[in-house]
Amino acid sequence: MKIERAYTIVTAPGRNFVTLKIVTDEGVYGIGDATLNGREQAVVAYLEEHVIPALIGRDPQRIEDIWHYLYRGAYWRRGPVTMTAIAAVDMALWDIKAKVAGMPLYQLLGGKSRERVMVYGHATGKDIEACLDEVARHVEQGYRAVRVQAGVPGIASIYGVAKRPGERYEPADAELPAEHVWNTAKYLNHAPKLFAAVRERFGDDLYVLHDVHHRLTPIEAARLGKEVEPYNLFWLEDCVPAENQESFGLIRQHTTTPLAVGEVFNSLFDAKALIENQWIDYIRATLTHAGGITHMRRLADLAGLYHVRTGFHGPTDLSPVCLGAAIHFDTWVPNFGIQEYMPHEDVTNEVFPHDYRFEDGHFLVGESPGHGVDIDETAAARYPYRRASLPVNRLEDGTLWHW
Ligand code: CS2
Ligand code: MG
Repeated sequence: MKIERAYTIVTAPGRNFVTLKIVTDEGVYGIGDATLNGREQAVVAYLEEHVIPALIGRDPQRIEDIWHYLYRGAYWRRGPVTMTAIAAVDMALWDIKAKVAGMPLYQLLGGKSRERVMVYGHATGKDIEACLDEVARHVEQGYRAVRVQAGVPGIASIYGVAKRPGERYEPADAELPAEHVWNTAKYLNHAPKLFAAVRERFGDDLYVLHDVHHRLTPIEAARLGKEVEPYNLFWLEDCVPAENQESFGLIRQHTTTPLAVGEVFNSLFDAKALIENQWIDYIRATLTHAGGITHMRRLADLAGLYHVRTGFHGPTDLSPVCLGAAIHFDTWVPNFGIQEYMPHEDVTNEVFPHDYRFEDGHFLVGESPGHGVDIDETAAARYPYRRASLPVNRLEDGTLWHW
């Protein structure tokens, strides 16, 4: 079997997505998600100019060799653009291998470790009351775990909070980055009140998560972690930027609040010290941004040695292809923690038909051969790409901060 052609499909059903399709001489094809939010066309150029020409004629069954060919062979290792491109190839090749085997992907990985995959949903509100209503809506739908984000008095626009209930908070249409203003003191004084209110209304059993989106310094994160210990969070996410992995050592000394990090990681090496020192509890790197299934299973295995569990990033800016492959991975991986779930819009699901199902706060993996997600190219062509940027964040004096 040989790779006969490969091409990228850029489409914006609700927001931009990049998909790589690899077609073999036997007619079997596989698809991979190559979406890097806000930098989509960089990955397209990388794939089309540097990767696809080198794939033609290769044996698609040699996933491991092709992975190393693209990783070592480029000489320039790692980085989000490279690792997203490699991930897309890897995901498409696993899709092909599983289709050829006539098996759902999770079977090739080692079979089911669980019957269903627990997810967390997003509850956001302009204030605590509005956020609690959203938590209630999730609980009614059967969610066991909910991430809570509420507006903070004195901060006009805050990460993760939609302007109106039910609306998405992720910008998908700003051609250039919007500018937000951030105040750490106001946030830190307010955040514990949100968790107190959630516990008061929903009791102890609900799994409660929160995302800080990299906005604190280590000592500020330590203060927050310590103050919210009575509310038993499932995790505190991205409390500081993680380029300096040692920062987490400092936070860890001060608090027992479980820590999650990694949605912007693109390789095992971004997490090596975090894992080996047991400074974190959950690793959030995703298949699409961290080298695909081949690399993520290595990362998950390393994490497992140190009691670190997976908590894959699952925002709407990753396509259903990534989510579908992730559900197979989650169904297999022994040290599974939780899967993030932000429901895609109907138009997105129309372009990406899939066989995974959401039921009662969990995903159920599909049984069709491959990763179970396809792309309808005719539908995709109806939604052309439009440049879209993530916002930036500034302190009140104008200093550029972490968004
Ligand atoms: C977020 C993301 O899902 C999350 O936890 O932090 O929504 C993130 O902001 C986006 O994926 C950025 O592309
Ligand atoms: Mg996050």
